[in-house]
Amino acid sequence: MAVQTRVKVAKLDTVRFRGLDRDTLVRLYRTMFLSRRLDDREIQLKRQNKIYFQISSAGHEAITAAMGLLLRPGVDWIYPYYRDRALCLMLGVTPLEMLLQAVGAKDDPASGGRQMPSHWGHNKWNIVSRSSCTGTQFVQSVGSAEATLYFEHRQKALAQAKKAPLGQYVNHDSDEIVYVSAGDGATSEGEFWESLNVACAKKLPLLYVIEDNGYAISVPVEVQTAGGNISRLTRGFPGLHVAECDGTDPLESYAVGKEAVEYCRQRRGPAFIHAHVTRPYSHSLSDDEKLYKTAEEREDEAHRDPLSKFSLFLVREGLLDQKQIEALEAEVDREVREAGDQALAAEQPSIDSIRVNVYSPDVDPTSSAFAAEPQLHGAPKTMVEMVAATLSDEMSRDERITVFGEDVADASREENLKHVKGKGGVFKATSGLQRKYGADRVFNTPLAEASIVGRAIGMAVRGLKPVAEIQFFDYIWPAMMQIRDELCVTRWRSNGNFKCPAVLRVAIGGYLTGGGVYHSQSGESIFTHCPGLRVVMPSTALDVAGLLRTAIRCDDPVMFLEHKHLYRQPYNRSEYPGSDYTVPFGKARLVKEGDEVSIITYGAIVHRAEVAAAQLQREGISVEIIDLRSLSPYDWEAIAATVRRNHRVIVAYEDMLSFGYGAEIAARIGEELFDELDAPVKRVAAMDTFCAYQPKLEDVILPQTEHLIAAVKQLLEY
Ligand SMILES: Cc1ncc(C[n+]2csc(CCOP(=O)(O)OP(=O)(O)O)c2C)c(N)n1
Ligand SMILES: [Mg+2]
Repeated sequence: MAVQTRVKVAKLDTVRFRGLDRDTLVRLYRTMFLSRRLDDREIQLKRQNKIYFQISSAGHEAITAAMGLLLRPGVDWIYPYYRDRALCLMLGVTPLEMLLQAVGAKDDPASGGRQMPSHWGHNKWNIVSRSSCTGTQFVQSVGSAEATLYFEHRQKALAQAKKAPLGQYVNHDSDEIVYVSAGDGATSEGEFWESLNVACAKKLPLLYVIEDNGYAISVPVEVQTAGGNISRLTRGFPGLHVAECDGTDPLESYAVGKEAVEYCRQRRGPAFIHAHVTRPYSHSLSDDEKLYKTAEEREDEAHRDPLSKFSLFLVREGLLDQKQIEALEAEVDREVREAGDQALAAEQPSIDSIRVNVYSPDVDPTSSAFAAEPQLHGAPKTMVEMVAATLSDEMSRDERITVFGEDVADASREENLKHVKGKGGVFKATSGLQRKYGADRVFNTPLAEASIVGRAIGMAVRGLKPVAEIQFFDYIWPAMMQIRDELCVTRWRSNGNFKCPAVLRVAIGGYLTGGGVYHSQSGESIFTHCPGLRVVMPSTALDVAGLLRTAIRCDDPVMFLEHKHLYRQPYNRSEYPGSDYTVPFGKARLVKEGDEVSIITYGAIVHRAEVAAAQLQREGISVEIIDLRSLSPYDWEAIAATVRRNHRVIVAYEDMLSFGYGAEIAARIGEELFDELDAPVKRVAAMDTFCAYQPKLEDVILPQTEHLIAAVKQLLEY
């Protein structure tokens, strides 16, 4: 700081200045002013069409700069939102780095030019990459705070996390805390309430800061929040330290923040700060608040502007005189100007770099490193037993693994374990794991799917290896935004600075009698549409062992689809293939060779195809069967080879006929291998309705053996 004081202050009034010394008070003002000036510069750039969006932190500078004094850079974990510019400056993000994001530069440390301005992220300062989704950060910050507590007594997990890719950014400190912020509007998201529930139940060291500017774009707070005051609603949460403050006053914010931060550091539980702030620059440059705020309202807000109030305060208290304020502001202006010029001259990312960091550059689960020979031993296991056995084996090797979801624990009330057998999942896929590895590693969650996935993301970002269960595919939808916009995208949007290699085990399909819409749906194609996510679906117990181990050991998020109908079939059982058995992703299994018609399939249809092929064999017709095993990526080479061999192909799948998974495979064969075909590619799939409602209806709706036989014969007529 170049500004020198000429005003002599012998001893500051510790009560009035909240124990802060003069330099710190000046630093507070400088940061607040710098934040505002960066917004102003971006606005200018937007008006000149040099950047394409602007959303400001104006009016929020006081509370966020004050929090920046209380949080420790690179120690505490930060889940900020777009109006936290002053906090990020305090933590160490530079004006240049911020403007590099604004112009979408290659060297933007938050996203490599991939995200909108003010989408903070910086791995050096533990500022976790943010998306644009309002509210998704809440449940992720819960997972991060869970990681904080986990690392406290799981040193081996910490050491293992440090050794993994991006392990240089894994860190843990004994009194670190996690910070999460959002606007008043974002508290209406279900994930906000889901997160508070868990944070309080588990007494997590999680600090919430809600920056209430009275509006969510144009929607006023009384429409957003029952009674118009969010902190009043949260006061009923047990163990939650709740405080409300004038967030335009940095000293009041600091005092309130200090108590809250200490509460979390002392591990007394989560804390909640409700800070009232202003929003003088409309929601963003795409919004004009004059359309919904009266002149009086805006005038009133202007009087509460944190910058003018605080500079006046500093002068009135004799900490800076007017000249010094002007000098400080001139210096900031110079800094912003220089940073702006540098950012404008910065290199843009190349078009083809868009493909970088979709998946891990460090671990390739499709590589031959994951091809292993099974060392079969022991009694044959069903698929569901194989899930439990593989999880157990991996958990003993890797302390980073946590297993959680609805009903996955043996018994949450640990004292009951002496008297009961234990639940271990509604399908028993996690049976015995809590007993063996402890309740901190295997635990039940509240019935809240978005938070199950969000917590997994938060843990994975911190270096843990969560293996979360979604009890039924049919109930995955509350988690859709966490999966589509967060889990799959974190690595890409942060340009490889953050990752979340969590495994989601999902029980899918299954023809449960009466199950229909809510207990037996397919729908895998919806997730194969998500770049960044690996999707696998084994059809045998041996593949369960190999693919689940690969899922756990790989560095990308994986959706592991477990077909319920296959869980306990005798025909797909296998002996245990050993502790290092892996199957590479994207490698199909040749189930049966044949030289007339090929059936390309996966999941529960594999067995039906085998039955059909055996019957056709008796009639002298030879069918080849390919089990894809892995849906994204999939084995195009194996598909092309079988098409070239037999020239007549069926793609059989349980997903919807139209827009279903196999429709894409059929389309690609038609497009790329047209000359190889002696007949149209035949899709045999579920009808475009809800499958497996009743056993009888299931025969009509799902691809059955007789449908496959008919399709083979039809193709042979060409
Ligand atoms: C899930 C989701 N829904 C809608 C939006 C569009 N949107 C962006 S900001 C915003 C309002 C947020 O208001 P608030 O939480 O009060 O924060 P503020 O901008 O006022 O600081 C909306 C609706 C979004 N980004 N994400
Ligand atoms: Mg708001």
